[in-house]
Formats: sequence, structure tokens, C-alpha cells
Amino acid sequence: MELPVRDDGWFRETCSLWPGQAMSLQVEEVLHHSKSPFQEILVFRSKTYGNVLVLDGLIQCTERDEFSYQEMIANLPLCSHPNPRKVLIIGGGDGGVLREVVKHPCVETVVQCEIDEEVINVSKKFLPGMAVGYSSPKLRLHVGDGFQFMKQNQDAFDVIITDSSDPVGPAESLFKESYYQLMKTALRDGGILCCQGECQWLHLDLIKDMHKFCKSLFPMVEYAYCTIPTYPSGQIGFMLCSKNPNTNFREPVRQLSQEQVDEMNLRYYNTSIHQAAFVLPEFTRKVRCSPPGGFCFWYLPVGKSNLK
Ligand code: SPD
Repeated sequence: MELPVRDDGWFRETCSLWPGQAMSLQVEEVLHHSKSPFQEILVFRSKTYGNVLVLDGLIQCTERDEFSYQEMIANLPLCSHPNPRKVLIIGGGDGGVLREVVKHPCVETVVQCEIDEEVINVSKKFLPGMAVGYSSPKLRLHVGDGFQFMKQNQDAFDVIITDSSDPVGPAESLFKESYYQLMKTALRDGGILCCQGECQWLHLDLIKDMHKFCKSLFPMVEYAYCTIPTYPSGQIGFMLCSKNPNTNFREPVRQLSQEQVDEMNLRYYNTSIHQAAFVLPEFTRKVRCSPPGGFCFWYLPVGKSNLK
């Protein structure tokens, strides 16, 4: 297996999902390189971003900036639910989302369903600051396929978080309507889901399609985003859906005090950034569509929801 580090000592992330651009990190030492039954796993120590986990050539997390994504994908849904007691995480093998979820005292049980046990083991070894969640007594770890797991566990969860890789290869199905339908049946009444939602600078068509089918399935749907230097274009988004028509994602029903933020050791998430995460730039509110005969722009008025 060829080591995906260039002769000049740099790792370069390229992908058909972001043509013509690349994120590069300088490698100090390759710590792990293997091929699991599911994917190629690389961990290296970088010059300025700490240890970095790369799956099938795509950066999943770095020790320096992972907290923004992991805190947001966990806390946006958890603070939007009045009493999340049982949580399901699909994916998230590095453990960072799990670390954030178990911090909430009201959360009693977290089921993590990760298909690739090797990612869990590698993360425990090289990303201990993320994998710390695996020692929580609240955890029930299930190594297996998320689709199968949800088919067998219906009406079971208050919150479902999908921490997936990008929609190329195996993770592609996690961005489809059938997957969201399955999550809907696995949620209890009033349940909320939050999924990795790619980047508005790169994947506006995908986001628009996802938003459309989500609106056909759930009464409340919103899109939010955070900044993160090592993801493509420095941002990543989140698709949030609720079975409760009264959920207002923009005004979290559970607002953390500064004391709670400090106690939970949050470094990105607070109530203000929760509220701000749903304020979208004009180019995202004006979603392009291409009807027969040309282009049109749907102007989406400022209101309760940016994407209608
Ligand atoms: N472009 C990379 C998107 C990766 C999202 N998942 C990251 C896993 C971190 N827990």
C-alpha cells in the first residue's frame, strides 16, 4: 500500500467533491497506516495541527481544530431538545462526538454504532483526547452497520447524530432520503436528528436536495454551519430535523450558562454561537435551481427559516 504522503513531506487532500483545490498539512511522522475491511486508515503527527486522522485520503479530524465540529454536531441538537435521555451516534469512530454527548447530565444512555472497529482502536491509541468518551459508563458500543441497527431499533432515541465522512464511497448512502426516513422511524416522538451537512461553498446543490427531502419528512428543518480550518473551504454544515413542530432550532430550549460551558470544557459552543450558526449568507439563502430553459434564483426571504 502506497503511503499517501508526498516526497516533500506534505499530505495533500484532494477529492472529486472539491475539484481544483486541496488542503495540505506538513507531516512530521506517520504514526499508523493500514487498510481495514472498510477503508484506508492513516494517522500522522503534523507540524502544527497535532495528530491527524485520515480515512480514504480525506481528513476526518485534527487535534487542533476538531472541537468546533464535534461540539457543534453534538450540542446543536442536544440543546434543542428539552430532555434528551437516549442518544444514538452513527459513525464518529474517533470518539469526539461521544465525548461531547456524555457531558450532558440529562443524557443517560449513548449508543454508538460504528462500522469500523479499527478506527476506534486507532483513535484510542493516537487520539486519546477524542477517544476519552469510550470510557463513559453511559456508552453502549455497537460495531456494525447503521442502517441495520436502526431497522432493528425503532422509536428508540431522543436524538440521533450522524457523524459521517463525505458522500463518496460507502458514506454516500448517508446523504439520501431513505437514510433520513430510517432515522425518522428510529426517533421517538419529538426526536431530533443532526447530520454532517457538507459545505455551502462547495455542495449547495446537495444541500438544497437534502433540505427538500427533509422538509417532506419532518415539520422542522434547519441548516447551520461552523468554521474549521482543516475541512474543505474552512467550513462544514449540519442538517437538523425535528419531529416536534414546535422545535425552534434558532433559540435553544436548553441554554447553557457560562458556568456550564466552563464545566463542560467547551471551546467553541455557547448559546450565542448556536443562534448565529443558523444565520446564512445571501448566496446560500438564494439557492440556485435550473429549470428547463435556463437558470432561476429562488429568493428566500429572511424569516423563521433560511432554506424553505
Ligand atoms: N470533509 C470531512 C468531513 C468529515 C466529517 N466527519 C468527521 C469525523 C469527526 N468525528
